[in-house]
Amino acid sequence: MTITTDYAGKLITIERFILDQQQAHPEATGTLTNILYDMALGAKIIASKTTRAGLAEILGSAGEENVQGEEVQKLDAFAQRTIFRLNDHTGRLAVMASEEVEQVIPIPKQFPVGKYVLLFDPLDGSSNIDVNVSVGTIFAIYRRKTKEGPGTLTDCLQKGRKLVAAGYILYGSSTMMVYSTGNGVHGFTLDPAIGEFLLSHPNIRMPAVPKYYSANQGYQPYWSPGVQAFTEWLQRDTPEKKALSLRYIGSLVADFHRNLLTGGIFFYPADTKDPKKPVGKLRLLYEASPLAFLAEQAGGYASNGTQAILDIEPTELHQRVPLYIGNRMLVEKAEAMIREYDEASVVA
Ligand code: AHM
Ligand code: MG
Repeated sequence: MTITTDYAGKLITIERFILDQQQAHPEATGTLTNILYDMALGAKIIASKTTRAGLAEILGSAGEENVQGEEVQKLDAFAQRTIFRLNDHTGRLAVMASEEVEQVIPIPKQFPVGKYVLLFDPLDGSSNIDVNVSVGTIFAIYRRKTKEGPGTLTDCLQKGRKLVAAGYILYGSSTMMVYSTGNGVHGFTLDPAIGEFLLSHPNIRMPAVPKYYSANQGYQPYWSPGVQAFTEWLQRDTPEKKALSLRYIGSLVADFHRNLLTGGIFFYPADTKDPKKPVGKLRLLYEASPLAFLAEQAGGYASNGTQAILDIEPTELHQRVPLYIGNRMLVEKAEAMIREYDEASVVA
């Protein structure tokens, strides 16, 4: 789908779309709508920096001063602060948590607390910035569980089934925001000329015929027999599908986004190479759950190899999980082969 700058026809900005969706819920107070607006604004601010990242050499690199004598911030720290500052004072959130911050992030005492919880990965895949490869922001919004007072860890440790909304922003050849409030998945492309996100991908459904699989095959020797057998199955024609091609960017939002639009599967299994990630690398709360919510909303599925990601009860803020996400048929096949080859040895 292409966006034109001829705006004589239908033009749906993200603000209008979110508002229209809210009007389908007469009981809505507008709070969630405003959190989504703030995420879209954060996306524009972060995009304005990521597109200039290559100028760091000229303008100054992280920890140094640029030619104006200003300290240049690391982009992931910048993204972290941007999202925090847009949301700390609004009275909409009870607490936040971020992949970049070890503990939960309280709302500063001088501001009112609200009923929602925001978890986010401010700049996922940030090691890709130096080589001009796409990066992304991922966010997840829950209702608080506790009744009053400042939000707590309990409010953050919720399973994905409880998500109220989730989405991501992809800083690629164009900037896109893709989100769901449980009523389909919708994609918007930023038109830099007017500074607006415009509806470009309404009601995204994952194509039934998958094209790609995405995994870091450099780690294949460390995968379990079930995962190895599954990978070989993906590579050949079978009664269910044609052989899939491999595409791996190493930037989760970009890999997920491609597979969402073309059909396929992304997986980051548990491996035995790094004792620090015996259950995989990706984080349940900031990466796996929000993308699993989007996958299911688009007709797909996500699993840790043995159960739905959305059904996993988190026990820790920075919990890691193996992740298989994409077309339901492929993810269920991964589960079946893991069951068959690895028996019960894979633990969530
Ligand atoms: P990060 O949160 O430290 O940026 O790491 C997450 C990224 C994902 O975007 C990507 O899917 C994965 O790490 C790639 O890992 P690897 O380099 O091991 O393939
Ligand atoms: Mg990350």
